[in-house]
Amino acid sequence: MDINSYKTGFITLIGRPNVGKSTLMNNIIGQKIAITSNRPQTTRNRIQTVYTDDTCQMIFLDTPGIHESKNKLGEYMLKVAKSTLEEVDVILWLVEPSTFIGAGEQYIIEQLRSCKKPVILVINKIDTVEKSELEKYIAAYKAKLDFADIIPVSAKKRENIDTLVEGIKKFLPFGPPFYDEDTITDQPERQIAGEIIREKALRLLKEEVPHGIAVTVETMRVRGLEPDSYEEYDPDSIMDINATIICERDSHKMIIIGKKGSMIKKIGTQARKDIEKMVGCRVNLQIWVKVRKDWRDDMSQMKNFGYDIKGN
Ligand SMILES: Nc1nc2c(ncn2[C@@H]2O[C@H](COP(=O)(O)OP(=O)(O)OP(=O)(O)O)[C@@H](O)[C@H]2O)c(=O)[nH]1
Ligand SMILES: [Mg+2]
Repeated sequence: MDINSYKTGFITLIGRPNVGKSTLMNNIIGQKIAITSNRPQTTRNRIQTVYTDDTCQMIFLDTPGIHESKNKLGEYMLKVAKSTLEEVDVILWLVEPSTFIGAGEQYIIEQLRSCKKPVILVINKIDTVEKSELEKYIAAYKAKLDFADIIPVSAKKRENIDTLVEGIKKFLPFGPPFYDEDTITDQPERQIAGEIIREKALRLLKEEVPHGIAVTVETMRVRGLEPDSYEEYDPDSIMDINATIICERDSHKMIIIGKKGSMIKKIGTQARKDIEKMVGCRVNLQIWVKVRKDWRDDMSQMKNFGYDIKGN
């Protein structure tokens, strides 16, 4: 590592819900940290991940999709997304491959105009369109804002990701790494476990139910060790995890539990498999379901469920 030419910087990913911000971030760092789903408003908090190689360290901030907020949770998500613009070296604005620039994009353009940081336009999901159409999309966006660069990619198929990484590097300041090379994320294991459960619920449940869900993880404990112990454990160990899914109505609770518990069982099995991969041992996962009426409009409840109202 040549310390004189080493580059380190912060990069934020912004864009409307569902454009693939979390998928892209996971694929750049090569590990699944942020959950993803085909439903808008999957990401709720800012998630930091770190990509390190011999020449640079990139600290990515994945943010909630920018959208019109309908409740306090929505307002909070918007604030998280907007506040990061001022703190970074490079902004990645992700868009769908389309020539249609609607009110949602226009709103983001307004935010970016007043911001002095380099903005790279990332046209994602190019696997879904004809390559010959790309020039049209590029031209449509170019007319709207002065971009530092425009890079079409497919986050899902990993197309052009290396070009994007090189493109970002150009705009990073010189400087030593902030984090050691093993650091991948700022998210505590407990938080990621809760998010994995929320992802399965988002993917398995229909209609309005998933948007009113929060997940808390009360305990994660390897049998035979103290809670939150940093002692090593082997792959045959069993970790007991207790988690709660919070929803807004009794009727939602019934849907989450399902006939004879079939839905909660499905959510639990899928989540357990992913959590086992993360913690590297066997997992015994117990999930409870609780109703907290209208928690998405109640600041103190939101705080209990891990949304840091003041801090962000
Ligand atoms: N075809 C295709 N689908 C993609 C691509 N990138 C992401 N997706 C899909 O788009 C959906 C949304 O992806 P996410 O990464 O959750 O999107 P997001 O922008 O983080 O969404 P929010 O967190 O809700 O703001 C998922 O179903 C992804 O699999 C891509 O390059 N091509
Ligand atoms: Mg996301």
